[in-house]
Amino acid sequence: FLPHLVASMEQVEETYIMIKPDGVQRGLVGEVISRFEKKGFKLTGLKLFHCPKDLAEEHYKDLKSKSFFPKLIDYITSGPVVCMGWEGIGVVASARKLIGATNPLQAEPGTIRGDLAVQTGRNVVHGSDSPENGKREIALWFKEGELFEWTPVQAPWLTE
Ligand code: IDP
Ligand code: MG
Repeated sequence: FLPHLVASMEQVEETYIMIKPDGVQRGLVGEVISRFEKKGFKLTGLKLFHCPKDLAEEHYKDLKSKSFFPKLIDYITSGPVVCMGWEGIGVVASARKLIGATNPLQAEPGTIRGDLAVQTGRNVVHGSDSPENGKREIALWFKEGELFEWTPVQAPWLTE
């Protein structure tokens, strides 16, 4: 029994979740937000935003060498996206589970991509892949004054 490991699994983290242009165009904004709200995570930032090319390239810089990179940048900058910060215990990994596999045809039913999408190039939503990237991406997409600290009334009914 390693209590420090248990404690680390219970770390409050932040993650950057983005509804991509296809999700906005297809009217899935409420559906996606609802899944994170109902799970019990806390919204810390929310905006509709048309992403410029340089920001998209910075966000996806680790994929720069991939053949699909130019198409990915065109996709992400093709229309408004919904930028969100979500906070909670283990939110980074949990959000990735709620979102599902990168290829929607391989994503489990019950996940956002598994329920709502068919192709990797139109997979509706982004979620940070580590707590470090969660912090990095929130700092990248939000300006000062766009993030909020608040205590949900349901807090004592979600965590002990
Ligand atoms: P993730 O979004 O599940 O973390 P990543 O591998 O980080 O997946 O890729 C980022 C995004 O790039 C994907 O969500 C998808 O939109 C796009 N992408 C990844 N692989 C492909 C591909 O093979 N073809 C087209 N687009 C891709
Ligand atoms: Mg990724």
